[in-house]
Amino acid sequence: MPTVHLLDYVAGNVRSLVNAIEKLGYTVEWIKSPADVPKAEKLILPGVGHFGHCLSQFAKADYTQAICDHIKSGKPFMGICVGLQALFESSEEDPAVHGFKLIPGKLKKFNDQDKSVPHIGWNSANTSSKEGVTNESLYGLRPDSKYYYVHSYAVPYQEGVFEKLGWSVATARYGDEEFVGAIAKDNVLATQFHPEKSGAAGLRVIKAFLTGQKSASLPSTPSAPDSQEGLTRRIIACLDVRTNDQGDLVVTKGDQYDVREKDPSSGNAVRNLGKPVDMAQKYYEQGADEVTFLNITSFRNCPVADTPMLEILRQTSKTVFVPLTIGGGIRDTTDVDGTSYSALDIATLYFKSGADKVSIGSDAVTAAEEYFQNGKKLSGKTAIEQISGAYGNQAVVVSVDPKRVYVASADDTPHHTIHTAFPGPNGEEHVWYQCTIKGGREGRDIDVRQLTQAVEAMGCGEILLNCIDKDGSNSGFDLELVRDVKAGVGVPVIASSGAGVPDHFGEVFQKTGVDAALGAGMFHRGEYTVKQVKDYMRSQGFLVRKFEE
Ligand code: 1PR
Repeated sequence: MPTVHLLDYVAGNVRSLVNAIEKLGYTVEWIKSPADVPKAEKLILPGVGHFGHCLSQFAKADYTQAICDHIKSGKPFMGICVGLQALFESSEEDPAVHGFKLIPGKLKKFNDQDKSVPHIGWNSANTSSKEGVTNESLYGLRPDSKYYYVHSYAVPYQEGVFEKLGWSVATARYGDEEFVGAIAKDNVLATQFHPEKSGAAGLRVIKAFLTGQKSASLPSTPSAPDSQEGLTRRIIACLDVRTNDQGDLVVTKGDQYDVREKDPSSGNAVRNLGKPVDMAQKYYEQGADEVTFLNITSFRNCPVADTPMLEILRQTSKTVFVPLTIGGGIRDTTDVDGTSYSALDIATLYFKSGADKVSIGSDAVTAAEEYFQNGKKLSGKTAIEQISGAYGNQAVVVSVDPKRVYVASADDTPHHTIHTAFPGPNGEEHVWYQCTIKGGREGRDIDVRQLTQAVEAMGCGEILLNCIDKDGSNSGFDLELVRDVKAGVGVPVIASSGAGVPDHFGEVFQKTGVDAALGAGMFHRGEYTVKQVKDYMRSQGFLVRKFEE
């Protein structure tokens, strides 16, 4: 089998890239030291996380010169995400650290005044308006395809500047900022997006690189709605996973977090809706933009011993080429044999098994409580700080499990309240959202506004906003909650809990400006497919990613 060399210098989900390459019929060999670099014919430099951290690692391990020599020798080179950023001069993210300086230009942080940062989701890599590549597909890139991006810094695009130096550029647009999505010249291809996480569209790009097919005619004229630039609305399928009474790991789904059958004749068994890996595959094929696994009883058992969850990720990442998030039990832990593991160790296990993001629930609440007790001082020791420090903010999601608490007047509680259009049982017109831990079993004296602001300060890159009152209700998302959280934070927010029909997705995007929306029960029970939700969204004028075979 033909071989491709990968440089594994930092942690992160390189497993998915290996899986993608192997699916295309290539074998991966690892570069373990600079002396291995000259042996490589085709070299891929993947990268996630922090520009300064990655580039310092290269320099410290003496990789910089070896990689530049490979590129200058004319042998094929592909950089992904930070692997693209490394080719430029420097980044605002860490101005003291230099890039390889092969392309002039500096990475700038996205303006977060008018949009969520990081930029997370599916966006274009469009060559159609650029000089020299009008009717050609550059390395398989198509104007009507979408690719998965996750980053806060980007190279601003200025028409003609890179082209004058012989580079071909594909761009994406986030808000009013146009930036470099992919760039290529001679033997070099670099993508800001993750092709290994971009479904069939991304695999096509990796294949074109591996086979040296730098350009080809576009197969058809793209349709106008699909080639519209900009970030699409993300639809996420969520799988709550736990062991049932027979000891099998199953996908389950609760009503207000109660996952047991109500019918006594069933022995109040844990609802079994299917097998996690099979269901993830099904949702991928229906066009889900991401898949999230939540290990919902992780607080009872030890995640380090919980190898089945790791195995689920390993299996899923072989066939599901969209981002995978794993939640449950991401915290400092002592294993059954007495060995201590930090939350970072546990997250590392998950990233190495194919996860792109970890989702932290209970531990984030405890960390936020301590943050306020310490006068809003960061300790540097929380799971969120440790994991985002090593893997970047975009790799850390905080999953919030709030419950409505009604009060007659906003003065009745020190917590942040909303004047609600849905009064409480005694006509109370105000509500605050109480954070809970242990899957909703324990309420804490901290509200969602406090929690989300604390975890954002710690470096969380995204909020997964559940709502216990709405969970499994099929009655639509809690729009008041989503709108309020969205107004309080700068990072992307995923609305969760309550989706029952496709229109609920349209409604939450329309009325709250949320970044992504998640469904579980309606998909698991077979009432609607992800594709039906996306078709509906498209019919209502929303920009969504079309599924490509
Ligand atoms: O606290 O870090 O160990 O993480 C535990 C994780 O498990 C948390 O993310 C928590 O939300 C989740 N969890 C714990 N117990 C339950 C339960 O259901 N008994 N599931 C649970 C939370 C909520 C959503 C659900 C949406 C959409 N599940 O993920 O998928 O509400 O449902 P719907 O569309 O059917 O309404 P830690």
